[in-house]
Order: sequence, then structure tokens, then C-alpha cells
Amino acid sequence: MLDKARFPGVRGFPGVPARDAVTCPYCFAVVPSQRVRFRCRGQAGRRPGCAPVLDHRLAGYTGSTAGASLPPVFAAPGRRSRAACPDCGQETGSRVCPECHNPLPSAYCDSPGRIVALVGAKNAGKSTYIAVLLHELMNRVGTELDASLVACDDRTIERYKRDFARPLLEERRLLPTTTSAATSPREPLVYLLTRSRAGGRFARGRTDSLALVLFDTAGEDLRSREVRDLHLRYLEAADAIIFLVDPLELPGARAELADTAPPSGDPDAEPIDIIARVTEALRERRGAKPGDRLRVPVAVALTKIDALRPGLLRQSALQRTRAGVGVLDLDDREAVDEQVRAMLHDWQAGRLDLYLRQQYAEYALFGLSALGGIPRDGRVGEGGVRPYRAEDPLLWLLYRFGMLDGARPGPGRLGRRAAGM
Ligand SMILES: Nc1nc2c(ncn2[C@@H]2O[C@H](COP(=O)(O)OP(=O)(O)OP(=O)(O)O)[C@@H](O)[C@H]2O)c(=O)[nH]1
Ligand SMILES: [Mg+2]
Ligand SMILES: [Zn+2]
Ligand SMILES: [Zn+2]
Repeated sequence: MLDKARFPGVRGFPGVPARDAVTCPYCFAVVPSQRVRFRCRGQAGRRPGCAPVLDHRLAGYTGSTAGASLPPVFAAPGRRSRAACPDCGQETGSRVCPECHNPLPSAYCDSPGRIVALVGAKNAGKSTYIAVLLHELMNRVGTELDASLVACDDRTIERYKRDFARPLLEERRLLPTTTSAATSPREPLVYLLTRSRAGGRFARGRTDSLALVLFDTAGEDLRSREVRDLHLRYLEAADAIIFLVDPLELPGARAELADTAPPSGDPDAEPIDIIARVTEALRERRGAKPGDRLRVPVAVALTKIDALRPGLLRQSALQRTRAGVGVLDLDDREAVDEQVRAMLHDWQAGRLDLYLRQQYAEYALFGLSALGGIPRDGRVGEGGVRPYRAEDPLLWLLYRFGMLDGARPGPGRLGRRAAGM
């Protein structure tokens, strides 16, 4: 169960409206903005300041004292962007979560942060997707959207390099199966995706940010009760969920597949079961009444679509390349959604579509490939990693959050403003 004493919700703070609260993307505590704390800048060179001390809360969170010796944390009105350290008098702008002492970047505190969660069965392609999506966002897609992706802490930078980018993108080795969080403690990779937009003639420019919180879960972790609770807290805090589904695990799909790899035969890999398990837990957590649909937007993406027979994709919406000009192409979005739905129905996986419709007020279907080709002998195929439509779910979510405009580039139709929230 949610440990309310350690992770108090705004419920515990009568009179604090939700918009005046920040959800910590590390421990998912919901903290009234005013209670956000600061970390002293410390001493540097000739600049005086507080000496580092062991931060017990941070060490408790990471499970290690390494990197936890830092200048002290102090309380001050957390809604302000800066505060003076009561011990050394220096001004600091570094805000931290009062519960776990992880950094809360200013852009995250000041604009309503959105947490995007990622879930998938064992072998669905989660780790590979995380590696590739982040790389795309830091490079091609980031440039296209004029958006910057910044890691919120040094541990995220190190882990991304060591566990994702180096093996997969540099050495072109497939990533190992993610070990269960029960045996090695897991913490999320936390990034802030920030987009500055010039205002129109009458509008002021604005900066929007989205916290991308990626827990690389092991498929089996959704099974164990204890570990599931951590993931459920993550899912409960999420403002959007991306479900990854391996089409190779869909019962009727295998006949259509070019690949010859056998199905995993792992009951935990059954996509509908995983989605149903997560959904039921979410309903319970969010107190959904029977018949109510969950309001959290979900993107359901078929991974590994490079493994589909080429003939199947010919003439298909998925085969087209998106016109990338920093907008969401709404015509393309609808075409892909329809196509993936049709594929699911062809593969006798229509009940997945039906289930999603019953459970979620809003869901969208995607098809993507992180690798862009079938891997061989534990290595990425020749030509390296060539992602295909990996960013699509995220573009849709940005559109949903009003951070990206939608457009219908067809003839005679001008771009339309996002429906925005
Ligand atoms: N053809 C193809 N295969 C892929 C792609 N992405 C992943 N795979 C295959 O799927 C396997 C599993 O991918 P992972 O990213 O490790 O999957 P995961 O969901 O993290 O798996 P666990 O950590 O075991 O839960 C890889 O070893 C690849 O063989 C892709 O884009 N195309
Ligand atoms: Mg994995
Ligand atoms: Zn926290
Ligand atoms: Zn100080």
C-alpha cells in the first residue's frame, strides 16, 4: 500500500489545491509547492559556503552513500525560485523534494509537470525503446521540435550511457534482459523535455515542460506484489502511459511475421494480460467506479514492426514517413491508428482494442520499430540502429498536453491549433 506517512498526498494538506502541488518524479510524493526545499550551493573555489554532509534521505532513496555527500538541504518558501541558505547566507536556486531530496528542476516546479510512464511485458522491447527514444529526443527529434531534453540528475546521465547508449548504440549489442527490481534496486531515469514556443502576434511566448520518467521495469516485476507497488505508485502518478506490445506475442500475428524467432512461451509476455493487470490495479488505486473509464491517456504501441512481412506494410499508413515540421500530422495519426486497429482485428487480437475502449477514455494505437531491422546473434542488424516512428507516441502525448500543435497538411487546409488542455 501507498505509505502515506512517507509519501503524503495533497490529501494530507487540507486547503492545498492540486495545482499548487508538485509530484516528485523520483518518489512520487505529492508535495505542496510551498514545502519544496532547497539545497545549499556549497563551497566552490574561493566562494565560501556549507561543506558537504551525508544526505541520509538521498542515500536511503538510492540505496547507496555514493554520491550522497552534498551541501545541506534547508526549508524555505518553496514556491520562490531562490532562497538564501540559513547557515552560509548564499542564495541558491536548487530545489529538492522534501521526501527523497532528489532535485526538482525549476522548469518542472514552475510549469505543471507531466509524468509519462512506460510499461510492457517481458521482452516487449522496453529497454531497447528507452535507449532509442532518448537518443532520438536528444538528437533528430529534439531538433525538429526545437525541444531540449535534459537529465535531471547525474545518476540518470551515467546510467543512460552505461546501460543503454553504449551497449546498444555504440557497440551495437542487444541489451540484456532487465533484472528484477526485487534483486537490484531500480530508480527511474528522469528527464525534462522543454519546449519554448514563440507566441503568435498577440500571444506571449511560453515554455512548457514534460517530465519523462522512465522506469525500465523487468516484465516479471508486474507479477510480484511487493515490487509491483513501487511501479503502481509510478503508474498512479503518471499523467500518461505508454504500453509497449510485442506483436510477436499476439496470437494471430505470427503468420504475418517475417521473423522466425519462436514466441517466448512466457505467460507473462501475453500483452493483454499485462495490460489488464496494470489496468485493474490502476482502477483500484484511482478509485474508479465500475463502468467508469480511466481518464489517463494511453498510447499503445506495437514494437518491432520491422519484423512484419514487408508485403503487409506496403501501401500502409505505417510505411509513410511523417512530414516532420514540428507539428503533429493529424491525418497521419488517424491513418496509423486505423491501420493498427485493423491489424489487431486481423490477428484475432481485437479484444485488446475492445478492452482498451472499455477501460480508457482516450487511447491511441501506434506501430514502431526501435531497431529498424531484425537483430542477429545478439547484435543489431547491419546498418546499425535505424529507428522508425519511435517518437510517435510521444508526439501524440505532447499534442494532448497542448505542447505541440496539430496540423492537417492536406491541400487547402491550414494547420489547426492543438485542442490543448
Ligand atoms: N526486430 C526487432 N526486434 C526488437 C526490436 N526491439 C527489441 N527487439 C528484440 O526484442 C528483444 C527484447 O528487447 P528488450 O528491449 O530487451 O525488451 P524488454 O521489454 O526490456 O525485456 P525485459 O527486460 O526482459 O522485460 C531484443 O533482444 C531484440 O531481440 C525492434 O525494434 N525490432
Ligand atoms: Mg528490459
Ligand atoms: Zn521525492
Ligand atoms: Zn549553506
